Amino acid sequence: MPKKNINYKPNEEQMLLWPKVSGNKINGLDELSFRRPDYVYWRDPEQIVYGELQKWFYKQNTDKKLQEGRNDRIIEEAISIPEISQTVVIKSPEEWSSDIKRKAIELGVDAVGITKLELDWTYEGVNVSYDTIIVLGLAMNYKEMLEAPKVSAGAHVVKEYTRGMKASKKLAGWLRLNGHDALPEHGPFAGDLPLIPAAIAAGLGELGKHGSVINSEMGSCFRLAAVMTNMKLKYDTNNSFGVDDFCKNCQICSNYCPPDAILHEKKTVRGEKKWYVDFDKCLPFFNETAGCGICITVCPFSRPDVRPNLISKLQRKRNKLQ
Ligand code: B12
Ligand code: SF4
Ligand code: SF4
Repeated sequence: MPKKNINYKPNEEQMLLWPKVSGNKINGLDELSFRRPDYVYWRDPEQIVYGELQKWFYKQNTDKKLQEGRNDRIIEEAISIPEISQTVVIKSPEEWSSDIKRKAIELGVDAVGITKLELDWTYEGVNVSYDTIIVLGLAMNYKEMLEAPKVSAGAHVVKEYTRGMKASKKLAGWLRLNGHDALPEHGPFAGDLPLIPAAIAAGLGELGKHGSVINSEMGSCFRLAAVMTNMKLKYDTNNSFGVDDFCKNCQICSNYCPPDAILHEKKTVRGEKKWYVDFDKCLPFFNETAGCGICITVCPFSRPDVRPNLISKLQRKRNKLQ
């Protein structure tokens, strides 16, 4: 387990670049009415308020392993996706859905779910022309993540982003070769939507107090990618297994977070009551440590030695209540 750095003080050079507008304001913290999210980070730096801080991240984190990972990503990014074939392969929604899931697993994905794509999830100003989203979960290596907040964990994250990019591009390409329009959606930059609400609706897990999705088989240490399409597919349903309740009484992530960014109580954010992570507190530490990641690693659901028993315990509790 990483030791909590209780003496953390944000780097002064970084803080001089801090904009006047709080990231929590951009995210809509304490806003009681619904609105779509705005881009806050991982976007063209000239178009976001925190662009200078994002540039500083890249200036600060230049370790050889990170650079190697970024170079591999540039190569993968440049690979084009096939055109949509004129020959359309027709199958029932059930058949297509199970074939898509099989194909995604073949491509190295660890969890797949399909759901309706809600316009409400997309960033303000984005107009998607797709109504369905296939959400992909890619498990990260727990031992590598245990090194967080060391740079080696950041380098592992970079590698896993490329794996997600590759899988989503290959899956979209395969659907296109079968005559169906499909568009990959992947990190590290924010695409058309925050992927978490789609992942939850597609049955990949529940939102944890640390602001990431917790999955019953991968815990919190996994990345998300997706493919958007208009194919008629069978939708999955939400899969709650007791995380929300568990988080109410657990404080491991918030206790380990060096800048104390993880809030203990749910907050109303753009009209939705949910767990929330303080952007202004998290970002400086995140930027200084090639992406931190302590919160998802210390979460008991991420621990392979704890997860199975924890899941069975929650299941037994739910069975009793039913
Ligand atoms: C910008 C961003 C960040 C920013 C700021 C995030 C923020 N909340 O302000 C920074 C750089 C700090 C960051 C840090 C981390 N991130 Co980040 N981040 C993103 C990114 C690119 C966009 C998210 C966004 O726009 N947030 C701003 C607004 C929308 O935030 P928000 O209103 O608080 O909503 C958050 C959640 O509540 C949820 N959400 C949004 N709408 C709704 C609606 C409902 C109903 C619910 C229940 C939840 C929900 O999604 C948001 C996630 O930030 C996504 C990729 C993507 N396209 O989704 C990855 C992503 C969310 N990050 C991820 C991770 C894992 C991390 C880190 C652990 C870093 C790491 N080493 O991996 C830390 C965690 C700390 C944290 N603050 O959450 C993963 C989560 C995977 C998972 N298992 O869920 C994602 C999906 C990247 C990926 N492709 O895998 N991140
Ligand atoms: S990623 Fe942010 S919220 Fe998570 S432990 Fe690090 S500083 Fe805290
Ligand atoms: S560490 Fe505990 S409180 Fe934090 S997300 Fe995991 S289960 Fe929830």
